[in-house]
Amino acid sequence: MEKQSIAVSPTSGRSEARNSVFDHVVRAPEDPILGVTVAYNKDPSPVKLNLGVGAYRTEEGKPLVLNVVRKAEQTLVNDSSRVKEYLPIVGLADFNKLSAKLILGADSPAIQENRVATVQSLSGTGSLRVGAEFLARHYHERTIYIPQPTWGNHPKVFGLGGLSVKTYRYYDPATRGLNFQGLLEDLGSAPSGSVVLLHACAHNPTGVDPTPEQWEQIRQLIRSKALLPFFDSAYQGFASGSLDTDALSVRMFVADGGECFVAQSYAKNMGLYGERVGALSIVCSSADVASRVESQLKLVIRPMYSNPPIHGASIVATILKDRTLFQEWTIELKAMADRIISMRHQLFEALRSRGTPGDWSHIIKQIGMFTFTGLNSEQVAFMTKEYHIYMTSDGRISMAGLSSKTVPHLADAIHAAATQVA
Ligand code: KET
Repeated sequence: MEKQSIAVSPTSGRSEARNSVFDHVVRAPEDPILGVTVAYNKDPSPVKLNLGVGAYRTEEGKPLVLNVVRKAEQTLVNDSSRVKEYLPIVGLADFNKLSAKLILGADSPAIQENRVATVQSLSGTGSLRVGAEFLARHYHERTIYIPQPTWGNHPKVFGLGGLSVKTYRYYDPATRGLNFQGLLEDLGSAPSGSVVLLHACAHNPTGVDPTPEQWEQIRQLIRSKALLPFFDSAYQGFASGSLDTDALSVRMFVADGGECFVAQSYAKNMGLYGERVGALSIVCSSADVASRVESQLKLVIRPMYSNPPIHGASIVATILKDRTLFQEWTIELKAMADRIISMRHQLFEALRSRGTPGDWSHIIKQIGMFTFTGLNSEQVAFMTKEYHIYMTSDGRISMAGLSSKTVPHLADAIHAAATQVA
């Protein structure tokens, strides 16, 4: 047997690290969103509060598995005919059909005309990534415009997927609203054919969405310049509590007969975060194009992860195809959305009663999972250090992580940050 090559220093007697072929590897920073949870987990304080990642919590501060999800899982487990074979590269056929129907609407002409190519992917992120790589291989224009600001992973997903990433103006910090003029100007001067990423609803991190009239203007501009819309739909049902209302933007673009991409996630609206279940739909101009597009999507997916996992998609399909379960889901979804809205009102009132300086009405005006507070990174660091409140450094808080019990603590922290830290 060969001698172990751990060198023992003759002077100290301690073993020295041997040379590694990875000696040059520098430590990477934690992810700006998921790293917040890593820091939170290390904090021993009993009052600590994680408002970083967008993950729903109950009034008791616990993760929630929806009742319909438990029921669907029970059905699946009891069905002994179910096996663990590989799914096709594109995933579960039922799941794909039902997902397209969910986002585009049951009566969508695009579905009736068979011109939607849908593949099951690894949640929202995986759907975006597969879409990016397909575009990089098969689309004539490699630039994607993403809103400023946007979900922090977008530039990385699209950049590594092979696209070149540019931004368009979206948010105006002065009004804490949409910079609609800036948006129109930037998209108006984008090269014809460019891809445009749009948050279908509940824009992350700002909680600011265009009105239906503004969406219509955006649609006209995008179509007139032959830009290619790519929707990220991670919060359908979470913004308004209605699945149909939250899909309006996407449906406007499909109704005009033009082509578009949609990445769907079931992480938030079905609470299936760790199951990694989502879909990419590409709405094409004809059934023939859609089937060729699907054949090429398979060539993107096969070497990336071969085929998607079966369990999460089976849960979703079981719920979507059963009228009773679907109905129950919409009720549970509405309850989650309503609890978040109630947290907005409670936090707003708590700041008002403390006389916290500033206008905090954006807390109740913004929609979806997050409030973009306007707190700066020093104020955020202060709140983490002094109050054990964890949030992303851009001042975003996940309203879904709050409860009636923790609102006063957060309000105290914001009040202190607003009065003590510039
Ligand atoms: N798009 C948006 C806009 C988004 O906020 C997320 C997740 C995703 C896609 C991807 O979700 P997936 O779990 O892949 O379906 N956002 C939250 C979690 C995260 O950062 O991963 C967040 O912003 O906290």
